[in-house]
Amino acid sequence: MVAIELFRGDITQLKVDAIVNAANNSLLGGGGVDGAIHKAAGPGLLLECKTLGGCPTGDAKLTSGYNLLAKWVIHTVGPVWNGGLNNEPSLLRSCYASCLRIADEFKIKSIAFPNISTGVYGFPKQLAAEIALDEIHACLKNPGQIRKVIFALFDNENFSIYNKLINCG
Ligand code: AR6
Repeated sequence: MVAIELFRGDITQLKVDAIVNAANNSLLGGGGVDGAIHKAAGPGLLLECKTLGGCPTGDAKLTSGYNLLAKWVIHTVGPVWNGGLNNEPSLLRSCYASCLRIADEFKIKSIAFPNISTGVYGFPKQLAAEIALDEIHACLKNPGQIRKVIFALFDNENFSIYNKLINCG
């Protein structure tokens, strides 16, 4: 049985096996949750990211967590919202699936996700939440090692959307 939980606040404060970073294709840092994760992890994270050669949209790559409470960071690159007819939904879906695939490979038992693409990248929050929950439920039909999935909800709008989707069906 896999627990799905909501956490309201900063993902860098979570003590889980892995937190997910909503990064960009360079994997060399940025603003939003990416900036917060690099700041909390310390400079070792950027040094490791520089060795990875970037990451395609929809894919994910793993690093250590350095000074974070989390042992690992899984960096994924969400799509930039560009009207919705440019494969944005399936690329977002692929972010969640790629992260869970890596989690399984590294025997990660607990993982926390931010609301990928819903900040600077402009993905509509309601649709992004529906896709995230649907894909996580689909992947967890074969859960492997995962025991807990946490959604870290930083802004009020995402918190209220997830709360409704999870608690009201
Ligand atoms: N903990 C959890 N969630 C957070 C935090 C935090 N500390 N800070 C922000 N969020 P964004 P994107 C939420 O813009 O849209 C970066 O510059 C925020 O409220 O961080 O995927 C990258 O380098 C929002 O709901 O990521 C890329 O260039 C969600 O995290 C670009 O932004 C995602 O917002 C990626 O854009």
